[in-house]
Amino acid sequence: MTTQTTPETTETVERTLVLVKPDGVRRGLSGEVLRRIEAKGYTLTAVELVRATPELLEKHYAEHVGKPFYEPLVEFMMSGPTLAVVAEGQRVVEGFRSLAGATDGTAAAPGTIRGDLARSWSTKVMQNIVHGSDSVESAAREIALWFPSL
Ligand code: DAT
Ligand code: MG
Repeated sequence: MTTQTTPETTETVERTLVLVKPDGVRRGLSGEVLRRIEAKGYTLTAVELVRATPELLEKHYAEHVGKPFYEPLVEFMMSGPTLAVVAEGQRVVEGFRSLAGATDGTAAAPGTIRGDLARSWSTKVMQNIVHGSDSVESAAREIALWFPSL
């Protein structure tokens, strides 16, 4: 007997890149983030503790280079290790963004990762526990950056 609880077909399964940022790792919230991803029914495909370099961050955050918060963002992202995660499942890109909540932790809805766990206490850059890819195309690009072997 098969006991498949998630009726996912291979055509619709997506992957997304999740990062538990240095604030999340520092505060011991890596497990909490992974728990929420798994509780939602997504599968963990890869998990690795990474020390981000300026080169990696410049590619990862290419859309933000030159913005006022870019330098503080890079400094923050290099302030400690990041847990890089590839999660998989039907509509996981959209689904994880929903789990993460709005960018500003103070405004993010309670029940979301950012709404429950993050506050925007720095005026220079928002420190909001997690990153999640914003489209299937971004996910493919970002996964290639953080997991070149995948
Ligand atoms: P998200 O992480 O929700 O996709 P984003 O891609 O617009 O948000 O920005 C990347 C990160 O940069 C974000 O998680 C926090 C920081 N950030 C974004 N906009 C900011 C702003 N106006 N002031 C300070 N930090 C900001
Ligand atoms: Mg983004």
